[in-house]
Amino acid sequence: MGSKRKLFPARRAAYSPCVPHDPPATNDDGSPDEESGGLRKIIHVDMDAFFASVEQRDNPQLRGKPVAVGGSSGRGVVAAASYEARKFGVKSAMPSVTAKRLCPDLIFVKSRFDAYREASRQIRAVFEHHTPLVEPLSLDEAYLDVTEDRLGIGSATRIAELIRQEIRAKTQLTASAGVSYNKFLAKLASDQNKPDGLCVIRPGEGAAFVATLPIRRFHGVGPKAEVKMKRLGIETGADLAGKDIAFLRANFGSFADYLFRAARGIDLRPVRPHRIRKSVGGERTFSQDIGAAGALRDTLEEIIDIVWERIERAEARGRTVTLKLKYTDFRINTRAKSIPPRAHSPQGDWIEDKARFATMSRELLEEALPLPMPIRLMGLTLSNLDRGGSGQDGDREPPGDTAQLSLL
Ligand code: DCP
Ligand code: MG
Repeated sequence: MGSKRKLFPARRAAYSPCVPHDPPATNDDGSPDEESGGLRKIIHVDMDAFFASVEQRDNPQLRGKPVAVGGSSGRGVVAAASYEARKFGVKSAMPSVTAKRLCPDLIFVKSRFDAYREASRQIRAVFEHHTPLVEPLSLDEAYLDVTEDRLGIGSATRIAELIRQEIRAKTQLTASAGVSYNKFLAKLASDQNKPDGLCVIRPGEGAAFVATLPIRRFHGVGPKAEVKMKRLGIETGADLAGKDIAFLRANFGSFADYLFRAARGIDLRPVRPHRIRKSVGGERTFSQDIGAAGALRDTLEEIIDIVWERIERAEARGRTVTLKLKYTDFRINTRAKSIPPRAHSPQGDWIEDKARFATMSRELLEEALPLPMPIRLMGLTLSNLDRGGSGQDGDREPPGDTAQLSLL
C-alpha cells in the first residue's frame, strides 16, 4: 500500500460502468464462470484518506482544509493527505518540504496511532459482522469474501453498501468499496470512485476494465517497472494483454505469470484471514553510493522513521532488528540484534517503542563502521514477531507483497 498512486479524475474518466449491481457467481447460462476462478464474491474496503480523515473528524478546525499527517521538519514525510491537500498534488510518502511547496497553506498534524487503531478495530468489527473471511491488509483496508455471508444477504453489492453505511455510523468516517469476483479486481474497484465511492466489476467485465488502466495501477508495478514497460511499449492493461507469455518471461522473469493473468483480470488467490507475517521492514537504494559515516547515520535515521511508521501501522511487535547493507560490489551484509524472550513475563519482552528500535538500529550501524566500501542500499527489518499476544492483527501481512517493501 505504501506506494499508492492516486490519479482519481483520470481513472474515473477511463472507466465508468460502476453501476451498483452484483457479480453473479455463474454465467447467464448458469455455468461456472472461467474468469471468476472459483465463483467467489469479494469486497475490498479502503478508508478514505484514513489518518487525515480521523484528524479532521476529531478536530473540526481541520475540516475542509488541506491537512497532512506527518512531521513537517526537514526529514519528515507525509503519511496521509486530506483530499483538500491532494488537489495540490500532496500525497502519501512525499517529503514534507515538497508538500509544503506545493501547498503553502498545508496544515501538518502529528500522527496519533491510538486513534487510528481504534477506528481500525471498529471497521474490522463491521467486517466480521458480515463474514469470518476477512483479510486485513493494513489498518484501513481489507479483503472480504462474502460468497457466503453471515447474515444471508446474498448480494455482495448490498453488503458493500451496508458496510459503508455501518462504518460511517460507527466511526463518522467514509470508506470506499470495490466489489468483484477476485481480489485483484476488487482492489482496483475500491480505488475507482474514491472518496466515498463504490464500484462493481462483474464477471466478464474484468478484462475490459483492466485494459483501460495505466500499468502503474497494477499492484506490484512500481516506478522502475513502469519505466521498463513504457520502453517496451506497454502503457496500459491492453498493451500488456497484447504481449505473449514468452515475451513477458523474457523481460520480467518470475513477475511474468502474474502480469499475464492480471492483464486478463484473473486472480485465483483466496482471501486468507490468517496470514502470518514474518517481518516488517523497508530498504532504500541510493542514487549515489554512500560511504561517509555522517551520511550513513543520517540515512539510517530516515529509514528508522519510515520503518517505524510501517511497524506501527502493521501493529507489529518484534524482538529482532536486522540492518542490511549492500555494498557497491553488490555483496550483502546483514547484522542483527535481538531482545531475549523473558520467560517470566506473559507478554515477553518486545521492542515496543521507537526509541528502543532506533537505539538498536544505531548500534548495528556503529558496529559496522567503518565500512570496507561505500554502500548502494540500506535496510532495516523488525522480525521475530508477536504471534497473537496483542490481539488478532499483529501478524497480518500485506496483500501478496513480500514482507519487506521498498521504501521508495
Ligand atoms: N500511510 C502511511 N505511509 C504511506 C502510505 C499510507 O503512513 N506511504 C498511512 C496513512 C494512510 C493510511 O496508511 O492514511 C492508509 O493508506 P492508504 O494508502 O489507504 O491511503 P489513505 O487512506 O490515506 O487515502 P486513500 O483515500 O487514497 O485510501
Ligand atoms: Mg485508504
